[in-house]
Amino acid sequence: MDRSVHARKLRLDASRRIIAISDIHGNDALLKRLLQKVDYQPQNDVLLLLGDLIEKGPHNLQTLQTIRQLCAQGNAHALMGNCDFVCKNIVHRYNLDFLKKVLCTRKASLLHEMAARIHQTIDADTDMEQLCDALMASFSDELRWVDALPQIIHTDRYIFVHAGIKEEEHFGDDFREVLTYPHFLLHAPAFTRYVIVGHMPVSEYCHAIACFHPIIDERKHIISIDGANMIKKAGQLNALLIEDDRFSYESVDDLPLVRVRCDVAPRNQDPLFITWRESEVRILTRGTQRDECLHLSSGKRMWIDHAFLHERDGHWQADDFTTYQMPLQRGELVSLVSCYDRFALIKKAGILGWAHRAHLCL
Ligand SMILES: [Mn+2]
Repeated sequence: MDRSVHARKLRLDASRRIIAISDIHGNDALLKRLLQKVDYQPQNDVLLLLGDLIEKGPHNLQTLQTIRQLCAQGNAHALMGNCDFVCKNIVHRYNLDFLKKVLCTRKASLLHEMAARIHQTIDADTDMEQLCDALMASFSDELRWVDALPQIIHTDRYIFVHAGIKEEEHFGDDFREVLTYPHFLLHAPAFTRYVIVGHMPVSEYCHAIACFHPIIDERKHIISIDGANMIKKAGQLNALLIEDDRFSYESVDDLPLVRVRCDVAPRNQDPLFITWRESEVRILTRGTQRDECLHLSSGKRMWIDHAFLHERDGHWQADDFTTYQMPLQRGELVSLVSCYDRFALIKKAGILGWAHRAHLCL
């Protein structure tokens, strides 16, 4: 398998609006809602889909069909993400033992859907070579289409890539690096052109308050847009809009809306959001529904609902827990993420926070 980075230079008509969307993860309905919300017009806009088109979501085959149709219309371009790599595995019969392991734990996969269409299942007993034969016999167009996707699309002013690049002029020698660059926004240098990426949920870069809207770093010239759609319950699908070199965004999610019953004033507090990277806590006091914990990297103490606590390698973790209490206005609509006891986790304008259940029309 050829590992060189496949980069495509795109000449863009400056009058066109650019719409960039990443990490669709097989959520066809949400993609369509987002395109409608931003009023995507193929004759006036350029649509860029920044990889992780499929996997982990409900309708991977349908999503792939939608995306191929969009690209066939013209003025839409898709990039490969690390999750889309499963198609490369099949086409090139690459790393099939590893692929089998992935598919045994990941039930929401394009390959499971394809196998089901031809009345096959993929499990620990599957002969992977035979599976490749069968999938290529029925879905060679789809699999080869994904396999042929570039990993980078760039213009005079912008570089679009799934996870990140080390250098602006030389994109590297192994495309797997640009698909998996970890925590790009933290570790990357500053660039001349704007680099637009998905891959890492933007909430992973939040500390005090979690927000799922794109992060625009004007100093580094990096825009990180993965709203954690299909990865986190509070996640959303973001579209970055670039018009006359100005940035804005829109987003959609699958969360239900609930109305707020009463005003709740902002509270003078010092909120904390616990990311996956710094998620370790020590349990200080056990409770029936929540434990008092010490968050190691911040030194803060807080009560954490058991639903957020899990053990990893003998250490307690509380990733995605927030202590932020959302200010509310009577009559407004907020998105309901989940309910716990007397409290509800809600999202408003991309921001995650707590509300009293009694303050919501549930
Ligand atoms: Mn990814």
